[in-house]
Amino acid sequence: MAMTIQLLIVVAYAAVIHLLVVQAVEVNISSVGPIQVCQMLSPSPRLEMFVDSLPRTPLIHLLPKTPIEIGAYKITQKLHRDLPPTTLYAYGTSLEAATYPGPTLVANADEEVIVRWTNHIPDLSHILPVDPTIERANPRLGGVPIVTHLHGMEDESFYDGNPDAWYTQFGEKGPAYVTEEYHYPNAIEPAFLWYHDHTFGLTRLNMVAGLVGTYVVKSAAENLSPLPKGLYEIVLVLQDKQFFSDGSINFPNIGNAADVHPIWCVEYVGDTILVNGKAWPFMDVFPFKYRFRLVNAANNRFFLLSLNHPNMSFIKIGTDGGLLPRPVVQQQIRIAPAERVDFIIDFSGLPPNTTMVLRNSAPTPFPNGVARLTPESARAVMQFRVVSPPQAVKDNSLIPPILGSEAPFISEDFASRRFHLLEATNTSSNEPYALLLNNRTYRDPPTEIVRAGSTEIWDMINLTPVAHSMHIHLIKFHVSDQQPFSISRFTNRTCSLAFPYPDPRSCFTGPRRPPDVDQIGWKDTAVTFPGFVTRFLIRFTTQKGLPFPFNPTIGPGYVWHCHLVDHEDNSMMRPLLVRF
Ligand SMILES: *[C@@H]1O[C@H](CO)[C@@H](O)[C@H](O)[C@H]1NC(C)=O
Ligand SMILES: *[C@@H]1O[C@H](CO)[C@@H](O)[C@H](O)[C@H]1NC(C)=O
Ligand SMILES: *[C@@H]1O[C@H](CO)[C@@H](O)[C@H](O)[C@H]1NC(C)=O
Ligand SMILES: *[C@@H]1O[C@H](CO)[C@@H](O)[C@H](O)[C@H]1NC(C)=O
Ligand SMILES: *[C@@H]1O[C@H](CO)[C@@H](O)[C@H](O)[C@H]1NC(C)=O
Ligand SMILES: *[C@@H]1O[C@H](CO)[C@@H](O)[C@H](O)[C@H]1NC(C)=O
Ligand SMILES: [Cu+2]
Repeated sequence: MAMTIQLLIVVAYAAVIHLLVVQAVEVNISSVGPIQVCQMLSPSPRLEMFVDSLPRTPLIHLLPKTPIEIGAYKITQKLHRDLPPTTLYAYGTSLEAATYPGPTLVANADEEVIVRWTNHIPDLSHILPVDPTIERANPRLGGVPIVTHLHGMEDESFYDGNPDAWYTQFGEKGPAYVTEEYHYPNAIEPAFLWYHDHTFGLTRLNMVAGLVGTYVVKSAAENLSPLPKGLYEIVLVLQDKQFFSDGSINFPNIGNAADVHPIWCVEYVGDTILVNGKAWPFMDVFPFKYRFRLVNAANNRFFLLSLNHPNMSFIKIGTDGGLLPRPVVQQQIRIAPAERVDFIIDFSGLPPNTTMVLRNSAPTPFPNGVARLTPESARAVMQFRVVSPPQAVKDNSLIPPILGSEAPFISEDFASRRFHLLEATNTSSNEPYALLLNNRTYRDPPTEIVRAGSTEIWDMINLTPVAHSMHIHLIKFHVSDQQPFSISRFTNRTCSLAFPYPDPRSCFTGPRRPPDVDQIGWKDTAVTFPGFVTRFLIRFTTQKGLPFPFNPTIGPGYVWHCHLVDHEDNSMMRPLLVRF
């Protein structure tokens, strides 16, 4: 009897975990449908794993008030020992210095820096297929438009990389262009940010082409902390791509809703996983603690990361918005497109020549995906190899039990907004031809006009069969809770979200749950699961709760959007305007 009850509890618990944490199982769910035509790319050439050493991204320390130029260039780069060089667009201080991913820019907290983002891409047309039916930056003289967003920075909207503030090498500019010299106050908690292209309707192409890089805000306190640093502090930029045998990027050129959009693909995923610009690299590590700052820079692929060694785990210390209050030990880390995670792996005590693989078990689409889109190649990320350190070199690092600030106290005085995340489907293939927020496109009049200093709760009501990774510019937020509801009853209008659970008239099928372990802490990007209402608690203040040290009401304004970039481009993005 006792055993039966225990078993029941375990089963009930497992069901909750399954929904929240999402297990590493391949689910063959009919609602996701067959693989879309545009995802039937020919496989990449077979490449041996773990033959290239993990590159370290170049570090550039930014000096206050001293402008630095970071250009976008066309380059070729070897992405694997056995793959011919790949043509890419990449960031760097010069053509010779440009790399994919771009340099890691390091700034001090509270010191303003100035970056001139210049465009040196000489092409008249893009290296990847542009869909002419998607509304986009469309320079009359040709050229590849760019505009760069520093993801996670609190900045004036002139400097935020507004999608319409693009420019080409040939001097043509989008309607919101004002300057390419961007001022970043760095008045945020120390954190791991990233920069990437944000051009209207072309972001998916510019990011796959290589326009991604990383940015670290450091404080004096953090420099003094005993956390691993220097050689033991590593940036990891994850992206997936598919390749032709000549090394060029294989991007879909046939749409899955071809009668509306002949080329646009709802979710590009590649079968080759790259870390810092190498396919499945290896990294030699001493038996020490290492700090990893990891960004998922993929357009659409989620990762569920684990280490294939029974005694190893991740000690998570930070999220998008900086350090957590306390470290959290996790066997598995979920990371959605554009999220960042800051964690320690403690290799100490492992004998030399121990190897382990950083594995990915996330299905694609997430969380109810199709096995073909998560082939064995996409289940490996990189390898760690333990090597003996020189005699005199010791690990003096520590993980402090208290790290960052607690979540802020939020008063009950807040406004609430509700957003329906939905697919627009009317095509013969029955595949979505667009993704929408409240049935609106980016060009519909602004509806998110918020008061500086106010607090709001945004309910993300996900009516689609896939998870979305939602990003809000300008601010950091917390996920306050996630609550399951019935999509079919909601769609049939046989229930309402206005009634609380467990009222029989309610669409909710369970109580509110606290954010899962991968949603805790300061976020600028968070996951909304299908069939869940995910609530974001947002203060339109600085992270520290103060008025912005700049005027957030001027300029072209901000945006919020899905960071599955193929969704963002068509048209899961909305303006965000701030008023006093
Ligand atoms: C894991 O740790 C246990 C206990 O220290 C040890 O006996 C075992 O050999 C370790 N496993 C591996 C694969 O190192
Ligand atoms: C580690 O591997 C290398 C190369 O295979 C070998 O020469 C060395 O003896 C090994 N070390 C240990 C401690 O097993
Ligand atoms: C999903 O199920 C269908 C029908 O049972 C089967 O034909 C198909 O091969 C399955 N797909 C995967 C990816 O397992
Ligand atoms: C689907 O809707 C889009 C947008 O309203 C429209 O352009 C298109 O013609 C429609 N397609 C069909 C097959 O009705
Ligand atoms: C979105 O628009 C479609 C087509 O007009 C409509 O059928 C659907 O009910 C709308 N959905 C919501 C949540 O408003
Ligand atoms: C929703 O409506 C459809 C068609 O009217 C029906 O087949 C389905 O069972 C309904 N689902 C629910 C949960 O009421
Ligand atoms: Cu989306």
